[in-house]
Amino acid sequence: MHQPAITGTGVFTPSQIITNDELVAAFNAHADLYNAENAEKIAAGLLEPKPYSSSEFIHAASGIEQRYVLDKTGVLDPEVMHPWLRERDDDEPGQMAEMALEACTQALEMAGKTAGDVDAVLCAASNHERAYPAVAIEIQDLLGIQGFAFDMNVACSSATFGIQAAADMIRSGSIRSALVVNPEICSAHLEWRDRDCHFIFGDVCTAVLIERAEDAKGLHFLIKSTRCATQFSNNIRNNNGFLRRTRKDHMEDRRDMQFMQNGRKVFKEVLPLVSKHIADHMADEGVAATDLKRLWLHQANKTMNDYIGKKVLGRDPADGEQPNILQDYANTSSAGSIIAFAKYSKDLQPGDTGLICSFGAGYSVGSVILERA
Ligand code: CO8
Repeated sequence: MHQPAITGTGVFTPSQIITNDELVAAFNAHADLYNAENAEKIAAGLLEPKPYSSSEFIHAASGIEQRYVLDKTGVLDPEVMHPWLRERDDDEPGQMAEMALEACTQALEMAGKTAGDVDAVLCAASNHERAYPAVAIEIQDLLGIQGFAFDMNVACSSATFGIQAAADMIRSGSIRSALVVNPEICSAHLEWRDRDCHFIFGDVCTAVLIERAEDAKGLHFLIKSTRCATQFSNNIRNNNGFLRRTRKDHMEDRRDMQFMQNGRKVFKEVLPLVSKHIADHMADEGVAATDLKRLWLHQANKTMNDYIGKKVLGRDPADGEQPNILQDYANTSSAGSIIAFAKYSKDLQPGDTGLICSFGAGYSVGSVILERA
């Protein structure tokens, strides 16, 4: 068995930012339009008026202050309320592949490696922009990588499940290295017209290069152990899919074709699931809370992370022990914990242990125990 290690990380961050205040102003203008258009039905008691959103609620409920998006013009237009992304010719790089190229290039540069050193590409994300050919194969082609590539989707846990898949292949010897890349265009499947969730997500792309530890040239983290778990739940769901046009009315503008969640239930059900998952994983690997130097958690909600951090460490995490990036990026699905890892890991000392944990739709939970080499 070979020892896998994360040798490089990359984060592509879109250039456009939407602050909570901008988002709420657009949402409230949209609510005014909606209520005016439906005034008669609302007056007749046939329809509920759309209530306003508020920046104060968003910050208090989630900890989110802003989000990066590929396009803010459409999202902030009260008559549109979704991003506008340019249609591309089939022979030019797709939107996800373009984001992935920058993140992968950063990861390769950090590791001091080139495309020739990579054997596989796993594009692991919450949604893929087309059914086929796989986005991963397009990324492989654009980077000039030999070997193979495939797409994966485990919603918010796509990245950690991808890391486990790549690490297992490296352990067994079927490959020497892999790029696991997570282009998350959450803005395109978020329902920006629903105040319960319109503030939750942002766009980003992360990448990690995983190699045999013996091939590492610089700073790297040994992947000591990975653990994945799933448990079916409809509390986070999106009904869009290739059967859409086979069903009556499904081509209409339907709420269930975008992200839907029962946030309260998710909050209550996922917290014990994740706390137990991490505790069991650490116990089985002989890692005590006092051994953990850093927790890189999924970035959905600050209160959730505070709770999990306290549960895992048995005390309130000290400054920097459990870094959050959600205040700047919002929830970026599978990429969140990897952004936290990429930005807040280089100061760890050789021998230090840290843990990445993702959780979300499915439900799905993935944890990765790392040791700074
Ligand atoms: N402004 C003002 N008031 C609001 C707003 C708003 N924007 N939204 C809701 N309210 C109101 C509600 O109507 C409610 O009013 P009332 O009490 O009168 O009914 C009140 O505020 C409280 O609402 P909630 O109970 O919903 O508020 P919470 O405190 O529960 O906070 C959260 C809502 C932030 C959503 C919280 O429940 C949460 O974070 N839950 C966990 C969510 C989570 O982790 N989800 C994971 C999803 S990510 C994932 O799995 C990836 C999926 C794939 C990616 C999809 C990309 C698009």
